[in-house]
Amino acid sequence: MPLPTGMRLPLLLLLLSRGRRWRRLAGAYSRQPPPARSLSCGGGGTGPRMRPGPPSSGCFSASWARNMSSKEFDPTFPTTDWKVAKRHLEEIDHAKRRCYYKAKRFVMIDEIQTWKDFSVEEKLKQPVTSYNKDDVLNEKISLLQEDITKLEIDAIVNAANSSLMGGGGVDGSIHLAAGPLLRDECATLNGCSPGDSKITSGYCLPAKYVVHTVGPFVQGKERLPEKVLSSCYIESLKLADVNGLRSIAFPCVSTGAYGYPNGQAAETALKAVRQYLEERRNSFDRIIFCVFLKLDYVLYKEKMPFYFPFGAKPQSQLQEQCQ
Ligand code: AR6
Repeated sequence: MPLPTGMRLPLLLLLLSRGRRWRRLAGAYSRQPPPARSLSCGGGGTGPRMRPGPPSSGCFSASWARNMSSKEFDPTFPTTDWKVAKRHLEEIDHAKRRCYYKAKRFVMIDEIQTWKDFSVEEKLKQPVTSYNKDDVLNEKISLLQEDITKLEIDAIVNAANSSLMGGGGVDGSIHLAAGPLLRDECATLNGCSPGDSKITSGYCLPAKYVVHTVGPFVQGKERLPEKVLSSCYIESLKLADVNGLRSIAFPCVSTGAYGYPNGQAAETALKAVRQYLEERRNSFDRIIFCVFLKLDYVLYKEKMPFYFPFGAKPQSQLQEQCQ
C-alpha cells in the first residue's frame, strides 16, 4: 500500500540517520585495540599520574624513557607476560616504578607518623597494661586511616579469598589498582588456605608486593577462630620478612565480608604483631595498621596503647610488680 505523501519525507530521514549510526557502530567494532601504553612516563596520553612528588623522579629522564621497550613491559596491558613485568619492576626503585602507578595519588612512608609520635601528638592517655613500653617497637608501627592501595611501601596485605582470584572489598580495590597481571600471577599460586599467605608483585600499585592472606569466615555465634586470624598476621609477616621486605601494611583482615567482630579482630591483630616484633626485633622498619573505617580507627586508637604502651607504667602497677 503506497504511503501517504506526508509520511514519505520523515521515513526517508529516519532510514538515512539509522544508516549513519550503523556505519559508525561497524567502524567502532572493526577498529584495532588501542596500542599498548608506552612505558615511558606519561605514555598513552593519560600523563604520569603522580602526586606533586619529588621533583627529580627518574620517570622523566630521557634515558629512562629510551630504555623502555614497548608492549611487553606494560603492566596494564593484558597480553603482557606477568613474569616479564614482575622481573622488570623488581629491578627498578620506587621512583622509577611511579610511571606505572594507576593511583592518582600515593602516600610515601615518610609521611606516615610512627606510633611513638602519634601518641604524643594526640595526647593519648596510657591505660594499665601488662606489656612493657618499648620505643624501638613504637617507632616501627603506625596507625593510619587510608585506602591501602595508595601506600608506597614494600608490601600491602590483601584480605583475599582462598581462590586468590579477586573479589570485593579490599581485595577488589587491590586488583583494580594493580591491573590485570596481578590476577595472572595469582592464578599460578594454587590458591591459599585460611590463615596462610602468598606473595605476588604489586604491578601498578605503589606497593612493590602484595601479600595475600585468607582470613577466617565467621558464622553465627561460633567460637571465634582467633588462631586462624592471628596466623594471617604472623604468616604474612614471616613471608614478607623472608623476602627481605622492610615495610608492610595490614587492612583489618576478616572484618568485612567475613564477619569477624571488629574489636576482637583488632586485639588479635595487635597481639600477633607485638609477638612477632618481640621475637624478631630487627625485622621491619614499619608495620602499618591501615584501617579504612572510622569505626576501626577509633577501636585501634583505643586498643593500641595496651599492646604498644608509650607512657611509663602507672605507679600502682610498679607496686604490684614489686610485691
Ligand atoms: N583499604 C583499606 N582497607 C579496606 C579497603 C581499602 N581500599 N577496602 C576495604 N577495606 P573485606 P574480609 C577494609 O571484606 O572480611 C573479599 O570479597 C574493610 O573496611 O575486604 O577478609 C575477598 O575476596 C574491612 O575493614 O575482607 C573475600 O571473599 C577490611 O578491609 C572476602 O572479601 C576487610 O574487609 C574477605 O573478607
